[in-house]
Order: sequence, then C-alpha cells, then structure tokens
Amino acid sequence: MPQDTCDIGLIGLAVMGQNLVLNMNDHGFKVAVYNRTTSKVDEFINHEAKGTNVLGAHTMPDFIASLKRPRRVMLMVKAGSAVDQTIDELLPFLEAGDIVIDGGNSLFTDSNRREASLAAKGILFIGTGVSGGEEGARLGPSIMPGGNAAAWEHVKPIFQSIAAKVEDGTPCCDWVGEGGSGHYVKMIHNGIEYGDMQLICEAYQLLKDGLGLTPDELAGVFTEWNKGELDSYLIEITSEIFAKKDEDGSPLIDKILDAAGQKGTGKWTCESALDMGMPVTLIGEAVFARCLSAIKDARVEASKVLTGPATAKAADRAEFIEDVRRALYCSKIISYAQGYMLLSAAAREYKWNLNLGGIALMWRGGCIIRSRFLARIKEAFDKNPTLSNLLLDSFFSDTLDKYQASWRSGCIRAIQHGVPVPAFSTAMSFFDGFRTARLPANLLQAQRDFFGAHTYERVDQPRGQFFHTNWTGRGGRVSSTTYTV
Ligand code: 2AM
Repeated sequence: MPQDTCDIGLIGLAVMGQNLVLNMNDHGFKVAVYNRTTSKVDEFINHEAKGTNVLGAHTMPDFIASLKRPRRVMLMVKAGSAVDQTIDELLPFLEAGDIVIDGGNSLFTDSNRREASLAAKGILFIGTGVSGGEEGARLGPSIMPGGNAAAWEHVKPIFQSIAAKVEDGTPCCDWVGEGGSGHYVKMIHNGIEYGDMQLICEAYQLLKDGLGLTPDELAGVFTEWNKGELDSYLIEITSEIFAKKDEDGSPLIDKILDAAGQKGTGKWTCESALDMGMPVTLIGEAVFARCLSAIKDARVEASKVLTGPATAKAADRAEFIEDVRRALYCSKIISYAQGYMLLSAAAREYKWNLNLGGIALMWRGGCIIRSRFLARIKEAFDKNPTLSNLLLDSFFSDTLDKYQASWRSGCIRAIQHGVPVPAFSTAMSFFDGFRTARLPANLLQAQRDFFGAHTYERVDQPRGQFFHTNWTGRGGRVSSTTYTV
C-alpha cells in the first residue's frame, strides 16, 4: 500500500459512502476506503470505483497509513453505537491534530459528546449533515459541518468542491458552528422537510376533494406553481408524481397506500422543540399527520361511522387554486420562521455561534428542501444579521399581509369541505398568536393560581414580582413554590 498519499479516507461503503468517495475522486482528491466487511472494499474497487484513483484498504492500520497528515477520516457508518465502535477502533492509530468526520445521520447530542471527548485526546471531530440522498452524494450534496473549528480549514477545500453550488457558484457548504451544531442543523432541515411535504399534501387533498381536480390537472397546477415563488425541488417532484402512470395507464398516485413511514428526524426536531420550549407547531403537526395516516385500519373503520359536511365541489376554480397556493406559501413562511426560532434557541442553549443566513444558503441547493424561497431567508439575515424573528423581516411581513385574506380563505375552504389541514391551520393560529400582544394566558395564570396557588405576575407591576390571591376565601395564604411560571 502506498503511504501518506491519500487526501482523505472514508469508512463505510454503503451507497452514500460510495457516492461521496466517487464525488471526491471526480474533484481530484485521492481517497482511501475501508469497510468493516472487507469484501465490500474489493467489490467497490473492482466495480463502481474501477478506473478511479480510489485506494482500497483491508485493515485499519493500512488504511490510516495511506493518509496524508493531518489524517482526515470520514465515517459513513450506521448512526448510533457503530460510530462509537468505529472511533474506538480508529483511535489507537491516530495522533493529535488528526480529524474524524462523522457524516452519518447522528443525533446531535451524540456529536456534542464525541466532539468533547475527542478534543480531550487532541483529535478534532466534525459532525456533519449530508443531505440530498444518493444522487446528491454523487453529484453535489448540501453539507452542514460543525464541531471543532480547528479542523475546518483542513476539510473545507474538499467539502466545498464536492458540495452542490447555487447559481453564482457559491457552495452549499459552510462552517455551521461548534459541537453537534452540524447535525442539529441537519435535523432541523429534516424537520422542515416534514413540514414542507405535509403542506404539499394538504394542498393536494384540498384541490382534489374541494375542487375535484384529477391527477393530470394537479400535475398542471404544480408545474405552474413551480414557475413562481414556490419554485422548489419538492413542488417539482410533486408535479412529476401526479403525471406518472401505472403500467395500466392509470395515475400511479391513486394506487399508493396512504400510510406514511418515518425514520425519526422529525420526531427528534419536535423533542428538541419541547426541550427548548419553542412552539415549532407545524413540524409537530407534520409528524402527527404521519402518525394519523399510519393508523389506516382505525381510519377506515371510523370512516364508516363518522360523517363530514356535505359540501358541493367549489366552482370558482382559479380563485380556489390561488387561495390554496397562498395558504401553502404563507404556511411555509411560518414553518421556516418556527424552525429558525428553534435554531436560535438551541444556539443560546448550547452556546453555538450559528451563522443563520449561511445555513439558509447551505439549504439553497443539493438538499431536499432546496428552493428559491431560501434565498429570501439568506437576504433577510444579510440585511439584518441579528434579526430576532424571520416574520419581522419586511419581505416576509409584507407577503403575509398581502396574502393574508387568501390564506384565511384557504383554511376556511378546508374546514367547509371537511378536509384536514393541520399544518395550514396551525400556521394560521401561530401567526395569529404571535402577532397578539395580549393572549388569554392571563386567565390561564388565574386558573393555575386558583387551584394550585402557582401565583401570577400583574400588568400594573414590574415583571418578576409574583402575586397570589385567595380566590375563594377558603384557601390559606401560602403560595406554591413547586412550579415555575
Ligand atoms: P458493513 O458493510 O460491514 O455492514 C451502513 O450500514 C454502513 O455502516 C456499512 O458500511 C456497514 O458496514 C457499516 N457499519 C454498520 N455497523 C457497523 C459497526 N458496528 N462497525 C463498523 N461499521 C459498521
């Protein structure tokens, strides 16, 4: 085996790993590969990587010896204990200053832990999100690296050259921040993806059941939408899905069972939102909508008992379609604003310096949520790097203002037709809640103080002073200190 010649080594030759290696090779980097099951190394070298500069290693020592210093080792192994096991196997062969990159779908708290424990040993850890699926990995993914900043300059040329590029050539890869922030940003990306998909599904059902559009007509509507402000990968593939015919010539979409699967990153986003106390309601509804779809048998049973409204199909076709389009667009704005609220809260909690505009740029190309819309988010943070909430940027506030009546009308139409729109309606409620200076939580605080003496703050006194009222004349004068407000 040649020594010290490879720019980077990659462990884990499943499809994503293989495609990243081939992508790096295409961009002129010399890559060493290793896999626990070593027969996969030979298969890869003799087939997919035939004729390339990729070097196959059969042992961990050979693999490490083939790398230039500082060694750059990227792991594309199964998330979870396999990452820890592989790092443990690697460690005896590494020296201070070497770099370990985890490109799998790891939970960010694992990456926080790995970054800290490897830093104590002088090893620089990067946890990176890689999005775009198999095709993205091969041709240009979105790459979201975070961890030990000292490692960035050593991997930056490789990552930025293999990443997707936006129109002006800017790579969809930049440094995210400290600790597990790279994997956190990937998790938020996936959560937002759940939300975007659910919004499209709600638009679909509303156009189908409320207006009676056929799959061919839907394909036309989504093709049109993709030419405007909704221009995005998910809208584009949706139009193609509606146009696809089964072998018998009928629309394939009508033959697909309506029970959704999920792998857990949407759930992780919601768990983090609950931990941070951030109202990321749209992604929450998107996760629960998948759960509701999955209990298919129960729904079929219920559909025989429970009836909805008997509303005739709408007749104002153009207006109906535009209401749904605007409802989708406004809801999408709300979803991204919520996602960014969570990102900011996590940055405060974990002491990460996140480049919020840069994150939007990383999602502009290569990944599943890529869209024209993300350029608007980047612009908002360019205009004001300390923007406290996306909805307060004039582009977004003006759009919500302009589309508001139509957005409400879209939600009302859904309710009238008995079409479930949990994501559209939670976006509307969030908007109405967020723009309300005085919510009914005064009553909630009174109730808590009534039954539990939890105390309340007053509008006519400074914040931080707590009061208790003896509501019935029967309770004692002692207030509860068990709960925080
Ligand atoms: P394998 O081919 O030997 O199974 C995706 O599953 C990738 O992760 C594969 O390359 C797989 O290797 C690797 N992988 C899964 N569990 C692993 C472990 N405990 N140690 C090392 N690699 C592992």
